Amino acid sequence: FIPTSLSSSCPDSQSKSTQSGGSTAVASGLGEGQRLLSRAKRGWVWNQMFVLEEFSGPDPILVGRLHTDLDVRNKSIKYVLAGEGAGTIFAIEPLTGNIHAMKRLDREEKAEYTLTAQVINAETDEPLEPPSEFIIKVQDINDNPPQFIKGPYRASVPEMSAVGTTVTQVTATDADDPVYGNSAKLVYSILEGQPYFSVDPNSATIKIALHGMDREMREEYLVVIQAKDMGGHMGGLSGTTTVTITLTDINDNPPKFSKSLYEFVIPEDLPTGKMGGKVKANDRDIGENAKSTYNILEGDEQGMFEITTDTQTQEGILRLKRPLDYESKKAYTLKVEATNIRSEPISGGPFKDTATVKIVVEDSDEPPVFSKPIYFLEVNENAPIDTVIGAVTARDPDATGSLVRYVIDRHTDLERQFNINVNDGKITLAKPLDRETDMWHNITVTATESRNHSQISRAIVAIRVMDINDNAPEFATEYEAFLCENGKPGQVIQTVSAVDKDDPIQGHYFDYRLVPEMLNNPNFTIKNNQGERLKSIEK
Ligand SMILES: *[C@@H]1O[C@H](CO)[C@@H](O)[C@H](O)[C@H]1NC(C)=O
Ligand SMILES: CC(=O)N[C@H]1CO[C@H](CO)[C@@H](O)[C@@H]1O
Repeated sequence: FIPTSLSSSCPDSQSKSTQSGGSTAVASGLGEGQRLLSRAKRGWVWNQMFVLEEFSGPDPILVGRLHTDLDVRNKSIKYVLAGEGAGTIFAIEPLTGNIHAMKRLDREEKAEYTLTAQVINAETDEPLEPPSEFIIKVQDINDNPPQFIKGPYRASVPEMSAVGTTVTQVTATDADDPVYGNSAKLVYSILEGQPYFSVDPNSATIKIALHGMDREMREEYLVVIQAKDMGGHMGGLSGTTTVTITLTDINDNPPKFSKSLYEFVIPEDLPTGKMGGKVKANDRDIGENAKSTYNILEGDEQGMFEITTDTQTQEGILRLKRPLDYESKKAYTLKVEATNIRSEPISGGPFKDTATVKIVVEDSDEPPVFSKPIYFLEVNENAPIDTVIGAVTARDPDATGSLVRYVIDRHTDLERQFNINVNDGKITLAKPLDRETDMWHNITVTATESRNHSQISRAIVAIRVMDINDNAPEFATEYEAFLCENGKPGQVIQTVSAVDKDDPIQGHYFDYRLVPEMLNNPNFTIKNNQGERLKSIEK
């Protein structure tokens, strides 16, 4: 038998038609230009047949013909077919051996069918030969377009990348036969995305095609890549995919102050550490590349201010390091600088900017200020009432200079021993003082602005009571002395000593004498003990 392919373009063009000994294969001549790969297998010549995929005519397509050259003489014979698709896809005409494809075939679904054919006696159904195997190959036509299975794609590349920098690579696949013809030979081209990007026609590598692509101008590009089979030629099938390309940031922009001059009014009583104002240097980069640090370059010789970066907003926060005083300095002019946090910018620097910050100190209503936090005054005990002990002074530091009124905090002077002149702060005695009762009178004096009664300050006045000799000496105890009857003259009978509540600076010196009524008694004498506090009575 000679199965004969009807395909006009047999791919096995290099195969040779052989006629082996013993077999008498003969091409049926149905096809043109076809070659037969045949080998002897008993009486059969086996071969491949070819059938074009996707063929859809009104009648079944003739795939090929089986022919036997068995000496059948007048015997009537029949061809029978078995194997893959026999009877369903492929049918054989029993008498002629013509094989038809009954269905439309898809190479991408099944590329070849293995069948067996046999010649049998038409009357007896007896096989005249053992069955022989042959293959029907489904021949590719370009019925599958290229497909980007993994698309759509996303890719990123740093901004300002050099022309030729690889961005990404895409891949299309084609289900058609990769070895036969050009049905699966793909060529890539870029449909959208020029002049920014290019694609390599063979490798589908997408590259930067334009110099100086700037993220700050445009961040995202939609690139459309086409793959076309048939080597890209006319009539090929094509498929497309999109590649969304994002430019990533590099630090190519300096910080820039939104204003060259900032003006802040800061009340002088703003607590230290509190914000006095904000500045902002904008950086068109993003993330780390947009971070700025702020410095005060000039105008803050006393170190009154500091400026720090708000990590959320990238603003420069101006804070007080030391308290302001309107009365001593009413304005500051600072030069501040914003520096990009990266030290190595891509293109030339300097990656910094400066601005002027004018600060106007605003007068605040401040409480009066005493000339001293604590006053030490002295007064003699027993001094007469209304004696002036001393004075305190406080003044309103504000420019407006309110009058100040003085009052003694009566909680600290429960016995109302002192008075203060409400206008001039003069402290006078209200009741006589006794040093021996209280040596110190520590009172609190308040100063209140007459214009604003909530502005109050306090000072301590420590009044020390000075001693005067207003107490007589006293004997510490009653003395009872004993003396033997044979006591000798000059013998010390008893030593007496006196005490005194007063406290003279030089200490006490007591003079001891016998009372006058004893002066006529010759039997006892008393003697001062040389400045010491020892006194004696002797016989
Ligand atoms: C009053 O103040 C003086 C001086 O600070 C101090 O020595 C004294 O102990 C104080 N007296 C009282 C009763 O607080
Ligand atoms: C005034 C007085 O009491 N004098 C007496 C001193 O001692 C002599 C001797 O013991 C007495 O005789 C005195 O009377």
